[in-house]
This record gives sequence, C-alpha cells and structure tokens, in this order.
Amino acid sequence: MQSMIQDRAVETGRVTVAADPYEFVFDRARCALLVIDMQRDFLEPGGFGAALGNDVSLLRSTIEPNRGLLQAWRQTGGLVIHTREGHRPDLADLPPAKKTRGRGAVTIGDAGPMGRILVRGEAGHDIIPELYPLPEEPVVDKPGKGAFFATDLHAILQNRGIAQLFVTGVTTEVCVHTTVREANDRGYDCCVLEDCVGSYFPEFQRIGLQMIRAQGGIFGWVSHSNTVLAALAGRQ
Ligand code: TIU
Repeated sequence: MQSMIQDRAVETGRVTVAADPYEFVFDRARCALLVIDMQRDFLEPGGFGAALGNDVSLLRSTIEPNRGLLQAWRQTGGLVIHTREGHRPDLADLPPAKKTRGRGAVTIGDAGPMGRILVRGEAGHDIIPELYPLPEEPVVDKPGKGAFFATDLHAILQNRGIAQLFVTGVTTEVCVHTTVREANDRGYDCCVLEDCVGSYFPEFQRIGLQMIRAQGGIFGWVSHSNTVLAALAGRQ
C-alpha cells in the first residue's frame, strides 16, 4: 500500500525559476521543500536563540513568506520536510562542548519559560504554530547544525527520489548553511530563498547568501519566494 504522500496527485514537469547566479530548473516530482528549524526556541523569547543573547524578533519576518510558500508547495502535492534542532531528554547526544559553548547562564537542557532549552518534547523545541507540519510531512530531529548529521534525512530523500531542494528556515549562516553544504556534497541541488531564511545578524544574512551564490553558485542558488510562487503558477 502506498503512503498518503504517494497517493496525492503530484504535479509533474520541469519549472524554471529566476535565481542567482543563474536560473534554477527543477523537476517537480524530484524536488522537495526543506524547512529548517522554524522552532519556538529560535523565534520566540525565552528559548535557545534568546539564551545566546540574540534579538529573536529579527527572525520573524521569515514567517509570512514561509507560510505562503508552504501553502503553494502543498497545493502542488510536493514533498515538505521539516527539521528541528534538539537533544534527547537525557542529553546523551549533547556534546560537552556544545553544552558549555558561549558560557551562558542558561544553556541547553536548562529550564526556561518554554520548557528545557533545545530538548525534544519540550514546548520550545516544537515548530512555531504558523508553520506547523501536516501529519504526513516528515519531521527530522537533528542533534547538530546540519540536517544530514546523525539523521535519516538522506534516506528519506533517496526513498522519495528527491534530487533537488528549496531550502528555507533559520538561521541563514548556521543551520541553513551547514545543511546546504552537506546537501551539496551529497549531490543535491539547493536553492535558498532569501526572504524565507533569517539571521540574528543582518550582515551575516547578506554575506551568507552572497557566499552561496558566489563562484558560479559554489554550493547552491539563491532566489525569492515570490519568484517561486510565480513560477509555480506559470506566471514567469
Ligand atoms: N545560533 C544560531 O544562529 N543558530 C543555531 O544555533 N541553530 C540554527 O541555526 N538552527
């Protein structure tokens, strides 16, 4: 018996999206939307992002573009995968160096207003309500910054025949970058959508995107969600 996703009508065919450093051509049936770590711990006060000393409001501009893109992508029947950074409640998968890094007063595993910081099963670890996964959408829990390290993401993508990814989420220069680099080395084409990724540091947002598209797209493409929406609707 086929899964719900495979039963859904998936639009097929090639789509061309204007991008930097040149157009991104994707095959609808072989392309997934990968949404990185849009968790309360990064986007809401009292979580991991705030514990690191960041102004979490800077990431919230990414929510509406992601919501619009998710809606359109789901309508095409395309695969959506969400990731969450976090650790086992017993912290057995938490490297000591990650626990102590930053020398913060509150670190991973400590109690916060949304539960224990960056721990699986806690309220803060979950994805923000605005972008909550549908029941059939895989959610990949990752202990590191990259979504391929110590996860089954590669197997999931291979099993679905996925070769290309639109990548969104937070933060641009940390988990998005690490994941795109990991994906690129595994042979995936990655197109990062600039309005759907966010950083606590405006200069890192700008430079982080620049680093992806430089040198002929050294590990990916950069585009905008409006451009993808137009292409999906045949308006490009
Ligand atoms: N601190 C920061 O910018 N990011 C992270 O720790 N994780 C992710 O990017 N998800």
